[in-house]
Amino acid sequence: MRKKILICGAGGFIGGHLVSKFIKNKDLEIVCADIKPKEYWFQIFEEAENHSLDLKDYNNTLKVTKSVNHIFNLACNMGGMGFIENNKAECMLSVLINTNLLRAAVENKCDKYLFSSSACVYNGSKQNETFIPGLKETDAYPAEPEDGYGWEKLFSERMCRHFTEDFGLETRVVRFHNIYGPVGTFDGGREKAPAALCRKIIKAKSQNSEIIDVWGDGEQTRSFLYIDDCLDGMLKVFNSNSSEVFNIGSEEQVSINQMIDIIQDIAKHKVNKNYQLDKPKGVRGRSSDNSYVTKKIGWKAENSLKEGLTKTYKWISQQLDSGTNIDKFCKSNIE
Ligand code: NAD
Ligand code: GDC
Repeated sequence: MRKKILICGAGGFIGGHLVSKFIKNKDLEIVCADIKPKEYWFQIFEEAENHSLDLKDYNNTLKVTKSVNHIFNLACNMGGMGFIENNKAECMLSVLINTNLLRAAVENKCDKYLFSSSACVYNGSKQNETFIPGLKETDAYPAEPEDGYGWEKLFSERMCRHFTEDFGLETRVVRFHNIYGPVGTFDGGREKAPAALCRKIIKAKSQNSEIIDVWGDGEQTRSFLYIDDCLDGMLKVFNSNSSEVFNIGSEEQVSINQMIDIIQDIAKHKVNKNYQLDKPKGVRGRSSDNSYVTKKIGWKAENSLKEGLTKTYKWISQQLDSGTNIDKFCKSNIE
């Protein structure tokens, strides 16, 4: 019998790439769900069963989980710092998606469930310096996560653990660290730094301008993980025997200024930075420590930031050049 897989948030960035990978496997039956109208899904495949519905609603979660074996929950109302800092209640409401999907998974006797958590669960006091040691999975406690979005993720991680302990549902939890790549949002308010800065440099180049706006002083650090590595890590964790929580991130920690240097080299266009100190900045320094996931699961990131940004820059350039059908990557269409 073919395995039936449900991908929640299939109209988004990571969900869309996961469907694209799974759809080639004819042994799988793919069910997709996302709140956005279908014309706004980043990727859509007619071979899949596609549902446009709100997964905060329990009846909808019961409907899409029927006779499903595996669930990937990548649905969340989220974005980069510009979105999560200004929409804390909206971010926390995504707790309803995870809660109702877990309940429906038990009710419909699904056998495995993955939750996509975030590096935003990590204790803020461990991220006050620019270059910090990578965050280990244990650094999420004592709890002092990012307000709003981070609390929702930490709570939902915990709920997965207790659904495993109390109801026997096999759960997997991955903490993604700033994932980037082609076929994701790059404008409109939800975009993260890699896509935003590629877009700004592309536009500066095309307008013969040498100035771009940068949020903060550019010295804040992050590590960014390319989408192919993200899918590889997520699937390795999913196929493992462990219900523990794992980092899926990069250990290549860079400042925002250093990332801009890389993008300038790709663009072959030098820019000056207009630092906007009043814009959302988030934590001062963040990176992933992958020693535990490498030891337990055997996963590590393969793509360098330069390689990943080269592909991302090229894709965003093509979208801006063609100008057709780019609204879905630049506007928020979540009801
Ligand atoms: P995304 O915004 O591109 O995709 C999320 C999708 O969920 C969207 O298409 C959205 O329409 C859908 N959604 C939102 N509310 C919904 C609802 N009520 N019902 C049904 N669908 C709903 O984001 P992404 O980058 O693909 O992220 C996927 C998951 O990974 C999310 O859980 C996110 O929090 C997590 N994550 C992502 C990153 C990253 O850097 N991309 C980092 C950490 C964690
Ligand atoms: O938005 P983000 O990529 O999210 O921002 C990284 C840093 O880049 C921030 O300090 C931000 O101020 C700076 N920055 C500079 N210019 C710009 O034009 C810009 N746009 C953006 N967006 N940022 C700019 C993210 C969360 C996610 C997710 C991941 C997990 O936080 O927003 O929802 O969960 O973390 O790693 P970031 O890395 O702070």
